[in-house]
Amino acid sequence: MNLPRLLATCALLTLATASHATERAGASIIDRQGQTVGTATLVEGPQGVMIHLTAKGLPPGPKAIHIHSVGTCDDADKGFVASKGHLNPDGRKHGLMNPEGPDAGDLPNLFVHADGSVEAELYTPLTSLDGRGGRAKILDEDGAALVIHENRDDHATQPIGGAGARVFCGVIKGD
Ligand SMILES: [Cu+2]
Repeated sequence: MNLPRLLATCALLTLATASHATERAGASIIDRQGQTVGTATLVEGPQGVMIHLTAKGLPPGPKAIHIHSVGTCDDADKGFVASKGHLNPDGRKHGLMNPEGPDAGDLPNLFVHADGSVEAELYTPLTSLDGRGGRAKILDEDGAALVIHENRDDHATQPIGGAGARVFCGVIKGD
């Protein structure tokens, strides 16, 4: 393919992506001091979103991770409360194991190694980056954030499964 034709193809692909679908997104994860500790990538699948997360310097052990409903991590010093509650357009109860759940922001726990590192692949069939398939839209007008809590999520109790304080946060941004 010659260069002008390649550029034209790229321009068309860019146009198509901008006007229709979001296939990928990313999040830079910060701590309560505002320091970057890791990254997450989110990829749209046929029936849900695949999340790949790597981070270092976390306290070891199980940690809840959720998709919160507002895309801001600006209030690190206040504990990331500005990211609000979970992405939950259908008003479901919290908890992957709750009969009245789950809400759309629910995810399985992370398990951080003794050296503070974690790498995880998480899948949610409840969400979509751009809202396709009637799934909860992650990149809506006010965006969304990935939030990691200090404790494990018991996947049942309200409001957040006993997960405790919010200690890490990453604004989800479409590519
Ligand atoms: Cu949470």
